[in-house]
Amino acid sequence: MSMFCFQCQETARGSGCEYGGVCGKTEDLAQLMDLLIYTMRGIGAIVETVDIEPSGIPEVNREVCRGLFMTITNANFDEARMEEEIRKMMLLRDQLRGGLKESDVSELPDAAVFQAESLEEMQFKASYVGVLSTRDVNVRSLRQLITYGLKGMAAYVHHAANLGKEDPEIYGFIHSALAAGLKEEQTLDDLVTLTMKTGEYGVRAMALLDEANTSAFGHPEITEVDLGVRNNPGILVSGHDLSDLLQLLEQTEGTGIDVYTHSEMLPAHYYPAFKRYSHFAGNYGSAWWRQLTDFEYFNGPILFTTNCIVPPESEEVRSRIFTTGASGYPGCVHIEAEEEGKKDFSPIIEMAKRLPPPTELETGHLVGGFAHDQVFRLAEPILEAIRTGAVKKFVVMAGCDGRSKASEYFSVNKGEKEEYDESTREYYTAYAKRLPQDWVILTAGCAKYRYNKLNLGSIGSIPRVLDAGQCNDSYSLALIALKLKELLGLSDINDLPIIYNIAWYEQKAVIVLLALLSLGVKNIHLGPTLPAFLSPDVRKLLNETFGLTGEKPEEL
Ligand code: SF4
Ligand code: SF3
Repeated sequence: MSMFCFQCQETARGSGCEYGGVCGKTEDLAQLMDLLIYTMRGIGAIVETVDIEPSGIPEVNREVCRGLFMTITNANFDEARMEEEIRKMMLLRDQLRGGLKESDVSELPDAAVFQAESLEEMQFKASYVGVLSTRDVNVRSLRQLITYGLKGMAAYVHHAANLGKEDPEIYGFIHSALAAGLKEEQTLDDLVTLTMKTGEYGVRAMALLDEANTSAFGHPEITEVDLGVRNNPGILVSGHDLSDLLQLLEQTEGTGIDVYTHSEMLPAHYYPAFKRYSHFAGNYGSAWWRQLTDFEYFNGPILFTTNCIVPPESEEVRSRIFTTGASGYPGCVHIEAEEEGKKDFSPIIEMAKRLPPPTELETGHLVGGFAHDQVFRLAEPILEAIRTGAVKKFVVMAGCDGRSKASEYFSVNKGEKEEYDESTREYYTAYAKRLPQDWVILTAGCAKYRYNKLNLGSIGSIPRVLDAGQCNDSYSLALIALKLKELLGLSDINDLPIIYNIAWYEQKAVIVLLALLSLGVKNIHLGPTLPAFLSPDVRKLLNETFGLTGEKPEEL
């Protein structure tokens, strides 16, 4: 075994990928990712040991967030870029260490000083610093829980920084929490405290991104998003980075090319700033894991701004994929930012001009835009519906979608009830269909694709699926819960008529989970299966302290 990774929900056998990843990650790439994390821990150790003020090292802060983001599931499959990133990180680390006194340097851990020139040396080093280098299963479990939370946090901080919003204290926390992963003497109590602190900083990071998005693009508002296609050539944009989308819309204006969103980019349509582009045509396709089919029929170029990339099976599709930011795929053109974050998307635009328009997959529309500001403006009818009993319950079904099981909509009727396997994603479709008519789903993230085309109707003027946006907009759901608590005069967020049935797949969902726990939300159902990286003892601890469970909510 030359790799070990168990960071996502689809890890092999529910325990860990050891001989290549289920996601398509190679053993070499997994090793390079381990070394990149280790190098960033070394940077954290330097920052901590000599008490460097994070506001004084902006380049290091941003590069560490980008590095963490590159290791998120399905973000970057490019070994050459990972190697390049390690070299860049080592250089930044060595520059940081450069001005230190001999006595300080001698106190630094290996991660802050090791050298590896060649790829072989990197791989050799990586084989000693991966997940399994922490022997104690509970320490390993909490350490990884924190690390995965940091990856999600870094993703959100990275997006906010692209829009000019940064918070040195969040960077400071990321450095110190990374450094903590090198400390041998940490007790389980220390790690539990750090886990909770990670959740608190997760809330701050999501608030920062919310502020960045809403100050740049306005507040999301109720919007009908077209699912059909037009007759012009198109560019499909996937991932989560709204600043990339804005630049592409600016550069395609007046070219006769339409721009469509895919998967987690759908919520861009809810923002006023994007609506002014008449060539921003609609949403094409479905959740990330269906992209190979969606891309085949799209016909034009595809831009990945972040995860989730599925390794393309055909050369033809691969030749139409472009990446930017933290994302990457070998053989695909990567568009790097120039001065002040400006990107030149002309290679994508030129390709689009030569290719046919997208083939229609479906018609109709989706309704979304129920982020905090819009929902607060609907507070009266919502409160009235709760008071009269028209709305009995809200169920938060935010999070990630995933491949298991691949048949999206199923229907096996046995007697009166639909049968489904609770350990697969089919469960979420079945659950949404079975909800009583007076229940409303609150959602964010690509988990919504399991039920957002089921036409679940509305209760008066309130749709039964309220989509707040991307996974990072789960922050909106927390704000909505806190507002409801205030308006209903409750003292505990857990007294609200809300249950949490959250789907997870990758590490952004981990920071959302930790953020919810830090806000005091209890009894979250997490699925379709609990993370493999939670050891039995850590599961027990999370269950006893927060009521977190892998069990599904009671039969309806
Ligand atoms: Fe396996 Fe998930 Fe890691 Fe990929 S990200 S190697 S599927 S655990
Ligand atoms: Fe989805 Fe990848 Fe997580 Fe942003 S696009 S929620 S899985």
